[in-house]
Amino acid sequence: MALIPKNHPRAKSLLIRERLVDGFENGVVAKEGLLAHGRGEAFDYLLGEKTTKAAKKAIKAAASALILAKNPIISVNGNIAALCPKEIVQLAKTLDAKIEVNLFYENRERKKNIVKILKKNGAKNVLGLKPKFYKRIPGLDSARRIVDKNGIYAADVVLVPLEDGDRAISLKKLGKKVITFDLNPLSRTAQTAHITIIDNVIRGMGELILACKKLSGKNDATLRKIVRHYSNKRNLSANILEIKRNLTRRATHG
Ligand code: PTJ
Repeated sequence: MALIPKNHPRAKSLLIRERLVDGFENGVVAKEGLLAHGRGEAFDYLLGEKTTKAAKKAIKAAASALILAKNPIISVNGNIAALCPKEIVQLAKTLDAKIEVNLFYENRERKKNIVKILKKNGAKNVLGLKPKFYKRIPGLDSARRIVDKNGIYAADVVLVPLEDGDRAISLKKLGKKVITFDLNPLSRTAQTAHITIIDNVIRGMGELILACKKLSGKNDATLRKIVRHYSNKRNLSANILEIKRNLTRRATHG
């Protein structure tokens, strides 16, 4: 790992980058994943590198939907596996959710490496590696169309962090509730998902686990009300306005 001085003003962000670089070198992250992270970083900067009030609202709605789910699943790609392996497993345990590896840049070796890192962090069972269970998502041409028939295919609520865009709409057409993390409120996925958490997964995954723990004692009617009152369109607008406010402040006060 590169030596990042602790007192470097951007140390935190640089250390996160190193996780991606390590993930790439260890065959977990696609090289395109490094570019995707850069795009995320830029939006994080504009959002003030904090979990916004709107993101907290989306996290609450996401936690409610995940608790209400009969068959929730977390879809894992290279980036999220490199950034939050422990949190993925913790969240799955909290919700009794399944985990499935599903990649945009299909690569069996990378899939195996991701399963390995998840198991090292405590996952018991990770789907996505067994061709005999493969099933195709209709209307989707990318490699992500191949899913496990007992996993994403059967799920009612799917968490797809750092999604690439085309799959969210296909999953919605299959009648699933789609929840995503995406720092870019303008992305296709952010605009398509039922619930978009505009936050860095580095901060947001921990917040989501906490929210799931906190809300798990609530009755279904209360949770349904939280989901019903949530509007993704309003939430995305609030995040875009937050960016506008940050830019205006910087433009006026430097
Ligand atoms: O491992 P694979 O093969 O499945 O590939 C994964 C990537 C991420 C490369 C692939 O899904 C891809 O190309 O994604 P996109 O289209 O670049 O979209 C990723 C989205 O995640 C972008 O809108 C980024 O802004 C956002 N993003 C990047 N890093 C973070 C993030 N959102 C939240 N937290 C981050 N740390």
